Formats: sequence, structure tokens, C-alpha cells
Amino acid sequence: MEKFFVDEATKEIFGQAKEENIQTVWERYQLQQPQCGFGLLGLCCTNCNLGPCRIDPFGERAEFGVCGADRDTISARNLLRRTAAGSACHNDHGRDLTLALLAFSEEKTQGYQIKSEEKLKKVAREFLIPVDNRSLKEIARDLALKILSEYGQQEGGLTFVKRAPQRRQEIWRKLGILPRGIDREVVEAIARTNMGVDHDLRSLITACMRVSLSDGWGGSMIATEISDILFGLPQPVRSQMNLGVLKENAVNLVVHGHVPLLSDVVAEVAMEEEFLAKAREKGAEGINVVGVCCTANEVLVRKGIPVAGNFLQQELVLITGAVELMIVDIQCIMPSLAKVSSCFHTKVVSTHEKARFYGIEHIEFKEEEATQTARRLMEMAIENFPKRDKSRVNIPKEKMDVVCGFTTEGIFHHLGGKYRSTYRPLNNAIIEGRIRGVVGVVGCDNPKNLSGGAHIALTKELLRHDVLVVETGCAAIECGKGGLLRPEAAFEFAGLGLREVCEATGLPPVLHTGACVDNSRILIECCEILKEGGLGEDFSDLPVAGAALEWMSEKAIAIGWYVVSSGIFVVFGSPLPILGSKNLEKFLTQELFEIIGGGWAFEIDPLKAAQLIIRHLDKKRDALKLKPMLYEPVLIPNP
Ligand code: SF4
Ligand code: MSK
Repeated sequence: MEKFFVDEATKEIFGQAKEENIQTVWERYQLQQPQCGFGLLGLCCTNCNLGPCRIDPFGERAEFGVCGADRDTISARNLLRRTAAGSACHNDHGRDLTLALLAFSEEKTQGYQIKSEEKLKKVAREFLIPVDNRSLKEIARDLALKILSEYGQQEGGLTFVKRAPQRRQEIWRKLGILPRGIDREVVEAIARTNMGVDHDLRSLITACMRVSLSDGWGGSMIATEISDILFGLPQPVRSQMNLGVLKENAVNLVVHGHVPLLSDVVAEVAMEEEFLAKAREKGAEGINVVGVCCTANEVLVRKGIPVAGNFLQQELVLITGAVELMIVDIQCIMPSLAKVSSCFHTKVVSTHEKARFYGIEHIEFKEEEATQTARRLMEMAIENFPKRDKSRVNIPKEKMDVVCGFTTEGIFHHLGGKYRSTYRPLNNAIIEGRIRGVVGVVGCDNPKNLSGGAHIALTKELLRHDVLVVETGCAAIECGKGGLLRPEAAFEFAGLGLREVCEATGLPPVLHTGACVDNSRILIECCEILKEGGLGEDFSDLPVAGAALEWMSEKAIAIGWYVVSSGIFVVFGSPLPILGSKNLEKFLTQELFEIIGGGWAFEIDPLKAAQLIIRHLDKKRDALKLKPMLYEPVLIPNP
């Protein structure tokens, strides 16, 4: 297993865990082998009590479930359920943020303020809310209520959908996949998959697209925009990533999960002199707040808080023996943390009312007590410091410098300068053949693949072919650990054309854009490229693509779907669990391109995935009649 680790810190602490008999995700993955073939192919159904049913992939035994559902129905229905679950997660995240904005406007929160007045007013105007001569709280209240009404609405459309190019909106309208209300699409998707409801592959996939659009152009975009309003618009910021950001002589406090509502306040409280003094009294030199997963990305891009690890490293962070407290909220949190933490002095505390764990203390977070809760947790971490067994502390030395926090708005300034904010230089670079195209490398890390290594291999291969890469989530953290989020990476890994652009603008060749919900920023960046002109009229015209080679979560399926439904080519590493239905596979990987302009490919080898993407970008360049690429791809060591 170790031979697959590209990250030395991971390898080291995994080895230590084995010596100490602490089970981690990699061993549990091994113990699950061989994984259920029916599940992998999408051919099992548990949707009613006539079953569970399984379809024989070789067609020798059962070809139908007890009710008569065939492989196409079962695999498409399973896919829709997963897409709905992923969308529900993002949409609910957006709702949490909206309720927090509402609570703020009603003076029911602690420690929050409007950090981006400009963003509040901009978004309010989009929702047709008057902003002149009104207090920020009044505007915030109206905006929160308007957004909440889009959650409950039954007909009409979503405001953010209007950000998409006209041609795309028309395609959605024609296909009947414009989301009507955010909650409605999730509920309807689940209802369709009930025994005896929707059995038609195309109809089920249409529902996949519509529910995913309620996420990408609904819940996720809402989460991003309100996070910017309440916690500030990210700016390019220097920081560090990997287990080496934990400190031997400090109180180490880890925030993990997805929602920035508590973690942002925790990061603020950690700077208060009162707590620093208390930490010193307990023998620590300071308080070190670090992050894991997407909560990490949220506080990284706004506050420069270092990142201790991505999804697969969450147990390893605790196995360093150096963590006093890990605060978790929702999504991607392994229930195994209770067991792992029990081997050390480390406390893990769950804080979100929707996420509880056996063996983990729960201290519920409420917006009206945010600062109070953050302080209580801080006390807890400090009190725990003297209980640390110093002889068991093992913090790997690996940590990598990164520059993160590139938003749609930030890229404007970077490209055009403060006084002439524009995407023109980017469009020109694409048109003139300096940049081949733009690719979003996103998603989780997975022991089924290379435990993060696939993101690095794919990104390096794209860079040397002059592809500008934008990243979010755990893929971004993996590439950060691998040294790709430094401006210098342009000189080490990028092709000559991309290198020239990076040199001229000061941008790194890989732009860290934020957390999983911030994939919505990538959609908006594509809108800006189109608005700037010269590269077509719709997303499907652009030389762009998305990749989530190590996807794990249902949320990644929802993201993949809203990107495909927006007319963009998406490559997943391990296939979606649909290969038991040849019709569905053909539909997703071939026929969809004609219908929606985007579609799927599955390729587990990162270098082959890069080739698929490059061919796709070149096809789009040819269709736009762009100039040939100026330079041949460069050779880089260790591709
Ligand atoms: Fe079996 Fe049909 Fe029930 Fe699914 S819905 S469990 S295929 S009988
Ligand atoms: S945290 S969804 S493992 S990217 Fe957003 Fe990482 Fe995937 Fe969770």
C-alpha cells in the first residue's frame, strides 16, 4: 500500500499507525476487498421490499428485479439517487449560510459582520433588492429571505441561473431542466426513484441534470456568495500545507468539515491575547489553528490558516499525537475519528446539529453563541495541552508553501491590473496559443486511486501542455502539498506559453479557488471568459474541461453533473457506478454531447486522462479556429 503514497508525510504517519496497530482508511479499504461487483456496476437495488435485487452482469441469471426493472432502470435510478444526495448536501450547506445571514440581519449572531459590503450589494441587486440609502442589515435581511424563498419555491427559476450565457439558458429551457426551486428538485429526484415511478433511462438522467443544476447554480453558488459576504472575499494569500504545519510547542487546534460558520470565529478567537496568555500558562508557545478538508480551504483562502491535510489525512493528523482538539462540522468526516482519537489525549468535538458521532462529545454550535462556543472550545484545547504525551508526538517535517485564494473577482485584477480589471489577457493568451485551455481539477482523494497522487500527475501533465489549471477541495490540497500552488511552479512544470502568462501576471499556473462549493466560482470564471469575447457564446464552445479523478463523495457526482449539464466535458477516474448498463454508459459518454454539449469520460490512469482532456481542448480550439499552440509541450522531470 505504501508504494502508492506520493506524499512522504502520509507514508511516514501511515507506517507509524501500522506499528501502533491503529487502523486507518487504507487498511479498512483492503479489508473490504473484493468490493461488491454489483455495487460497482450499479446493478443492485434496495428501493423496495420485494428486493433487494441484483442483475446478473453476464445476463445468465436474473435480467430483471422482482418488479421487472432492468439494468438500465436500476443503474440510472441509483445514479439519480446519488446525484440528489450530493446536491442536497451542497444545497443544505447554502441554506445554513443563508439562515446565518438572516440571523445576522436580526442581530441574533455573535462575532459576525458583513465583511464584503460590495458583494452584499452586488448580489442583492441581482435579486432586485434595493440597496441605496439602506442599512447593510436591511439589505442582508431582504436578501436572505429572497434566497430562502428560492429554496421553497415550486415554479419559476433561480436567480443565479441568469448568470449563465443566454445560449446555455435556452438549452436548459428547451430540455426542461431549468431548476424550479432548490428543495423541489431534490425531493422530486428522490420521488422519481421510488419503486414503480420513473423507469426510463433518459427521463431519469434528465432529472439528474436538473437536480444538479439546483446545486451548481443554486445551493453551492449561494454558499460561496454568502460566505464571501459574511467572512470576506478571499484574496491571494500565502500559507502552508501538510502535516508539518502542526507545531510541537503550540496548542494545536484542527477545524475539519465544510461550513465556515464556526471555524472562522475560532480562527479569530485564537488570536485573542487572553487565550494566548492561557496557552503560555500551560507551557505552550502559542495557539496553532490548522484545517482539514474544505473547512480548511474556507479559512485558508480568507485568513491564510495553514492546512494540515486533506480527506485521507484526517486520521493521520490525529496520529501525530500533537493535536489537542479537532472541531468537526459536516461532510467528509470519518466516524473512525472517535476510535483514533481515543489512542491519544486528543479530543474530537462535533458541533453541527446534523452530524453526531458515537464516542465523540457534542457541543452544539448556534449562530447566536458563535463567539461563546468558540471560546469554550479554545479553553478545552488549551486545558488539554498538558495531557499531551510528548514521547508519542511525531510531526513529519513536510510542509509546502502555497499561494491560494483566487476568486473570479481576484483574477480580474490580476490579469488586468487594478485600474483595468479584465479577462482580456487570459482570452488573448488562449486565442494566440499561449494557453491551450482551462481545466478544473477538483474533488476528493481516494485509496482506490493514488491517494491524491492522480491529481498531481494529471495537473503536471496539463501544465506542461500549457493548460491553466483551477482547483478546489482536496485535489487543491494535494497539489498544494506537491508544490504546484507556488508561483515558481510555472518555471518548474509549465509549458513555455503558460510560463510567459504567469510571468507577466504573477499568477501561479494552478489557481486555488477554494472549497468544494466554490466550484461555482469556476462556472462564473467561464462566464467571464465568454463575456470578454472571442471564444464562442456558450460553455460548450470553450476549450475547458473538468476532472475529478479520485472522486469519493456523492457531492462529487452532483458537481460532475452540473458541470456536464453546463456543457462541459468531465473526466472521472474510477467510473460512475453505471457500467452494468451499456445503454447508460453509451448515453453518458457519447450521446449526451449531442444533447447538452458536455458529457463524461472515465479514465483511471492520470496521464491517459490528461491526453483525453488535451484532445478535447484541441478539438474546441479547432472549432473556434484559434491559432495553433505557440510552443511544443515541455519535458518535466517526474511527470
Ligand atoms: Fe427489486 Fe424493483 Fe424493488 Fe428494486 S424496486 S428492490 S428492482 S423489486
Ligand atoms: S472535502 S467532498 S473529500 S473534495 Fe470538500 Fe474533500 Fe471531496 Fe470532501
